[in-house]
Amino acid sequence: MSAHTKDLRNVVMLGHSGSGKTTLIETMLYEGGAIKRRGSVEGHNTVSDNTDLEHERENTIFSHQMFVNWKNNKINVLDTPGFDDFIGEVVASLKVADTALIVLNAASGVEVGTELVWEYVEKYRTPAIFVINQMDHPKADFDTTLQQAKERFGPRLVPIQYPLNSGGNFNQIVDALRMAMYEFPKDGGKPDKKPIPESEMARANAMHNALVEIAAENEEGLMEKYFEEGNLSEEELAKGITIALAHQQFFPVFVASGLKDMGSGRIMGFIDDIAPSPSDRPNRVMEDGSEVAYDPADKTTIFIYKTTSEPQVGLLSYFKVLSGTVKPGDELVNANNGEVERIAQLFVSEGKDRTPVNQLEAGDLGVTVKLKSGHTNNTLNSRGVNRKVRPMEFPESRVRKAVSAESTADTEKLFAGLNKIKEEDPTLRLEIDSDTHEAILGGQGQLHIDLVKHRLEKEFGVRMQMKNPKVSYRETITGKADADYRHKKQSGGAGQFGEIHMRVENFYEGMDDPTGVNIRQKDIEDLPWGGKLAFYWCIVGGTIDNRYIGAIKKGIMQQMKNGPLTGSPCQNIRVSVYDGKMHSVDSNDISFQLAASGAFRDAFNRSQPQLLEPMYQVEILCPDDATGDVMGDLQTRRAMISGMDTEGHYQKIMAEVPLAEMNDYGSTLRSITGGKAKFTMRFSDYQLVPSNVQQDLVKRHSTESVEV
Ligand SMILES: Nc1nc2c(ncn2[C@@H]2O[C@H](COP(=O)(O)OP(=O)(O)OP(=O)(O)O)[C@@H](O)[C@H]2O)c(=O)[nH]1
Ligand SMILES: [Mg+2]
Repeated sequence: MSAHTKDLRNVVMLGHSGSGKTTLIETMLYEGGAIKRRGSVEGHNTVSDNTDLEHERENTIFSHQMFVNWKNNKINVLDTPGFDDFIGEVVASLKVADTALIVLNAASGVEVGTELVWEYVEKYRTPAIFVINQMDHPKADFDTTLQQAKERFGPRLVPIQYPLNSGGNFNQIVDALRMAMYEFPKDGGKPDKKPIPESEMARANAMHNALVEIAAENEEGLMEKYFEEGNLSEEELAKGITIALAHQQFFPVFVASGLKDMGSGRIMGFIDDIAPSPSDRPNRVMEDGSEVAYDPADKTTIFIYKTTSEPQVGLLSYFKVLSGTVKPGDELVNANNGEVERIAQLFVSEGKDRTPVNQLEAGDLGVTVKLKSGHTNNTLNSRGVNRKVRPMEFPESRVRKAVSAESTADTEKLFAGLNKIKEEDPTLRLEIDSDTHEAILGGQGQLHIDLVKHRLEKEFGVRMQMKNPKVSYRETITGKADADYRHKKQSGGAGQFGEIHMRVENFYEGMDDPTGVNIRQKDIEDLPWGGKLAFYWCIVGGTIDNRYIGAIKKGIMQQMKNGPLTGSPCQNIRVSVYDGKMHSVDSNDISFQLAASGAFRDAFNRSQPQLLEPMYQVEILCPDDATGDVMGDLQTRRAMISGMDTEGHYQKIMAEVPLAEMNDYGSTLRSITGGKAKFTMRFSDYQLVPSNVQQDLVKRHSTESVEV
C-alpha cells in the first residue's frame, strides 16, 4: 500500500469522453488483483465513477485516485473526466502524475477531447503513452486512428503493438517490443504468448527496428553498438526507450479493449518496466526557483492538488509527497497561509474507500482529513523548510451566469454553498460585478454550471435563479463640444450659485494639450472602471475660486459614473474648465458640483457619445467539416474573424466577439458540431458598439429607465 519512491508509478488517464478510461482502469485494477469483480460504468459499480452525480450521468465528473500493485511496483492511477467542462480535474491530476495514458477510441479516432488533453500534456511536459482502445467495437479502425494520431501529434508517436483482428473477433495483438503475439481467451484476461505468424514478420520487424532506432538515438553508446552489431539486447532496448519516453522523445502506442479485458496487463507491464518513477523525473522547481528532488530521506514537503468534503468527515485533502516521508502525527506548516497542521491520519485512496497507512514516501499520492486549511495549491512543509509549489493555473471561465437567491435566508445559504463548492473546484469563479452589482458565477460550460446549481439546491437547500448576466457597457465621446451651465437656486434661506464653461473631448494617450486656454492645473487620472479622465483647470482672473476644483471634479465624476446614455461608466474623456462665474455669498461646493455635473452632461450629449462594449478573444478548434457551420454561427454573433490555422484535421478559428453575443455559446457549439469542437475565451478590450445596437440599448434604457 505504501511503496518506495523508485517503485512508484503515477499515471493519469486522459482522453475524450467515452473513450473508455474508467472502464480500462477497472480492468487494470482487476488484473492487478485490487478488486475481485469488474464493475461497469452502466452498472454504477466501478471503483472510479463512484458519486451519485456520476452514476446519474454515467460519466466521470471528478478525478479519482486509486492504486494497483503490479509486480514490484505500486501504480497510482488517476481517472479524469473527458468532458471539457471539467478540465480543472485534468489540470490538477496532471500536475501530480509522472506519466499520462492517453486513451483513444478506435471507432472514432482523434477527438477534440484528445486535442485538449494533449495541450496540457505538452504544457506540463509529461511522458505519455497512447492506448488505441475499444478494439472490439464493430467500427474499430486501428490504422486510421493511428494515422490521425501521427498526423496530429507527430512522428514521436510510434506503435509498439498492432491488432491482427478487430470488432467482435478481436483477440490477437502483435507486440513489436517483445516480438511476440498475444492471443486472448474469448472473455479476455491472461493471454497466451505465441510466436508472431510468419506472414506478419515483415511488419513486426520493421516496427521493432523503429523502436531500436529510438532507443539508440537516446542513449550514448547504443548507437555505435547498433551500427556495429545491427541489434540491441532487450535490456539495452529497454534502457534506451526509457530515456526516450522520459524526455518526451517517444510516445508509444498500445492496443486494448478495456471492456473485453484485453491488453491492460501488457500496458501495466510497460508502465512498470519503462515508465518513469518520480525519482526519474526532473527536479521540481519551486516558486522561488529552488529545486526539490523526490528524496524520501529529505525534509518533508507535500503538495495538495485537490480537496473534497464528506458529510461525516469534513475536508479531505489529496496530495503528492514531493520530498521526505510523511507519517501520521507529523506536524507540517502550510507555506501558503502559515497554518500549522497535524497530519492526524494518513490514507491511500481506492476510489470511494480509503485505507490507513503508516507512511508515504516521496513521490506517492495520498489523502488526509480534517486539516484546518489544507486547500488546493497549498504546499505543506516540515518546520524550518519554506518550499512553495508554483500554483496550478486554471483556464478562464467560458460561461458566466448571474446568480441570485429567492429570499434573504437563501442568499446566505447560496454564498456559503458557493464558497464551499468553489474550494473544491478551482475552475469556478465568483465575483460581484462592480457595474451591474450582480453576483456572477463563471464556469467551464453549461453542464459545469448546471451541476453547481444542482448541488446548491440539493446539498445546501438553496432556492435560487440563474440567468444571463447584464453586460457592462462603457460610454465615451468621439467628438468635442462646449457647454455653459449655470446652477442657481434662490428659494428662501441661503441661495446656490455656480456657473461653469467647459469643453469635453475624446481623450487618447499622447494627445497634445488644449490650445487657446491658460492651463493652470492638469490631472490625468485612471478611472476605477478603466480608462482615463484628463482634467484641465484653465481659469484665469479668479472667475472661479481654486477651492471649488474638488467639488467640480466630484460633479464630473458623478456623471461619469452613471453616463448620460445608458447609465454606464464613462471613460477616456478630457474636460477643460475655462470660464465661469461665482457669487460672493451664494456660491459653495454643492453649487459648483451641480453646475459641473450639468455642464458635463450637456457637453457630453453634444459630442457624439458612443457606447463601448466588452470584446472577447475567442479561439475555437473544430473538425474541418464543421468549419462552415461554426463560421456561419459566428457571423450571427457580430464576430470579427482575426485568423485561421490548420491543426491536423482540425481548424483553429480566432475571432473577436462581443460578450453580449456569447450567451450560451458552448451549448450552441456543442450542438452544431455534435460535441466535436472546443473553445476558449478571454477578455480583450472595449470597442465601439454599432450604431443600430447603440440605438436599441439607449432606447431600452430610457423607456425602462433601468441600467442596461
Ligand atoms: N465496445 C467497447 N466499449 C467500451 C470499451 N470501453 C468502454 N466502453 C464503453 O464506452 C462507454 C464509455 O466508457 P467509460 O469507461 O465511461 O469512458 P470514459 O472515457 O471514462 O468517459 P468519461 O468519463 O465521460 O470521460 C461505456 O458504455 C463503456 O461500456 C471497450 O473497450 N469496448
Ligand atoms: Mg470516465
